[in-house]
Amino acid sequence: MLIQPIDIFVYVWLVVSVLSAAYVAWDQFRGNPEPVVMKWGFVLVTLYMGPIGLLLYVMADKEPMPGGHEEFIKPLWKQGVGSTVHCVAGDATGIIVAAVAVAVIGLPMWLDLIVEYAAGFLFGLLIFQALFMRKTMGGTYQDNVLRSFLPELISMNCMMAGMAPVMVLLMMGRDMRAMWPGEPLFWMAMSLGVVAGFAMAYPVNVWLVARGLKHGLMTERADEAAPSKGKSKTHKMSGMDHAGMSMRGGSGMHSDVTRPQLVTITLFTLLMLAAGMTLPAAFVNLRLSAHDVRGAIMPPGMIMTQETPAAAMLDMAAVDPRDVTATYGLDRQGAQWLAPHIEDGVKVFDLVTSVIRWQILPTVSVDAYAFNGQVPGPTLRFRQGDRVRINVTNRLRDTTTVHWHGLVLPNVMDGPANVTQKPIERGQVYHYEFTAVQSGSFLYHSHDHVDRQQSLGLYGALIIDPADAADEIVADHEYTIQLQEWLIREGLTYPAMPMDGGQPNFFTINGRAFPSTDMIKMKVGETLKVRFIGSNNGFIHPMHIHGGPFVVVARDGETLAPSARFKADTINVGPGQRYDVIWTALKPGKWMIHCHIGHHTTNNNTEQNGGGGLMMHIEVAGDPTK
Ligand SMILES: [Cu+2]
Repeated sequence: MLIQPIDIFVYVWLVVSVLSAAYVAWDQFRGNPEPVVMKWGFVLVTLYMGPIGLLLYVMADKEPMPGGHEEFIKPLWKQGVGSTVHCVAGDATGIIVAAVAVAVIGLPMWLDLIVEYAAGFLFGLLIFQALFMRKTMGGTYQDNVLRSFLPELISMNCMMAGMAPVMVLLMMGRDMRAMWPGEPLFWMAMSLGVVAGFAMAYPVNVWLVARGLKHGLMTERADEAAPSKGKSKTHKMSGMDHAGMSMRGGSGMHSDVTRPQLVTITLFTLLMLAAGMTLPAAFVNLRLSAHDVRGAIMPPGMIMTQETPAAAMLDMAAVDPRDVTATYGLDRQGAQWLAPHIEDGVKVFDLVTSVIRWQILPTVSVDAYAFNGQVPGPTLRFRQGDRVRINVTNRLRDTTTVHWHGLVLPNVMDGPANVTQKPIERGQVYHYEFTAVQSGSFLYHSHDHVDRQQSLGLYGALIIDPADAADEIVADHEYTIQLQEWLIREGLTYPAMPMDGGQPNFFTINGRAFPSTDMIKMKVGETLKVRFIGSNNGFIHPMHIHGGPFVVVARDGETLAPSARFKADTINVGPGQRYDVIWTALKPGKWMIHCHIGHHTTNNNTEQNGGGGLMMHIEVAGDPTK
């Protein structure tokens, strides 16, 4: 599934890598005249580096014409390629195997780097150098381990110095799917890490070959003179002739390198290694593991430092589109009235949480956390004195709870996670039951990771009618407004919050941004009761109605005494607050209800049909010029 724009490149790169490696394997084993270990070396390196591996193979190693391999591979730069390929094939295999194991086990990144270095070095030294090269080098396995130790160390240090920072910064950057081997992005990060490691290890490998400390490319042909005697082969180490090396007779290589040269270059590569391993710690939190971050994709602009905890990342991470269980278009309304069923005189409501794709504009959808597949969640309406039970089933990956904002009820029914109740796990149900003793406009919302969950849509209106209908302040029309902010980038939905990287770019009234918001139709002289509900989580909205003042008749579910009611044309709807206002249509025409923060009446900073976001119209019939 394509989740980020980069995914297209990732899939192309991985496919090209596999095809390139397949071609190199086919061409090598079809008859490129070199030792089997080098054939495998090029196949593996091409698998890891994709088209770059293919390029190196064709330009430096593939026999250009029959019998031409010996001459072709002589230049030192090609010998350096051969030596680096050989090193990288072994080291990178060890590193990648270790990286997969460490991610699956869930070890922190700093330990990951150490395990990768050890695995890469040991795999390169004990298997790719000492074991696979034994025939070529002659001598015992132990001899080869000792002989290869220093060149392998020098080369591996450079390799890791390049690979570690590239790998870590890619894995722990914005898109931490790259930390998990089950994601293609992980393999892309590995691939680019190997490319960087190769580039870093190449110069020192050229030097090692030139000084006779490592093998470069070799030619090995099946002995045509003795076809019946099985595996008899002749080695022509044509590439080894320069720099005073002699490979014949298993006597090993002769090198003119001096001890001070070896010591200083070893120390220098150790310094490079130390830099490569520690540099990422300045930018990312190396104490985190793949298990901690769970493939989180962070919003652009989020400030992440070396001490950013995984919980902060999970809080701000994008909703994983793969968790979406249903997709709804503009025809589906949020905040629908939910009819209860009655059990022994108790009004029973069922709420179910899930991740849905919800359309807020004709061309814009969000991945939302929703109650009953709606944003806002269904409106629960009952009467003062009613006994109600709300069964909340959680189908989110996260735990959740529900809080009945503003209600007087038993503490265990209040909802705060880990305070009055254990969070509801995925698949579990919690039964909230209480008697409504108040009346007015209230709301319900998630009280577990509220910062994230309410910002993603887990809220709804709670309207409690007074026991005595005569206490209701009535109007000709009634409309409830629930506000919300959204952050959408590159098709992913992040919880909007007043935090770097979390600032919203879309705003909705009842789950729709203008011009897809509702229109209220009225006649001159009629009244409209608007219930403003502060379902907005991190932002305050000064809500304003054109065409004359409204009268504030209730605040936070409390009806104001007639003497305390007041006229206003703008009211700050802060998170959690509710205002019931009565507006009278004085003149015909289109009268706007909107937030007075200009940015909140745009859609991703653009205006459509005169605005966007927190904006809607009241259409009062008649001649607008009157
Ligand atoms: Cu606003």
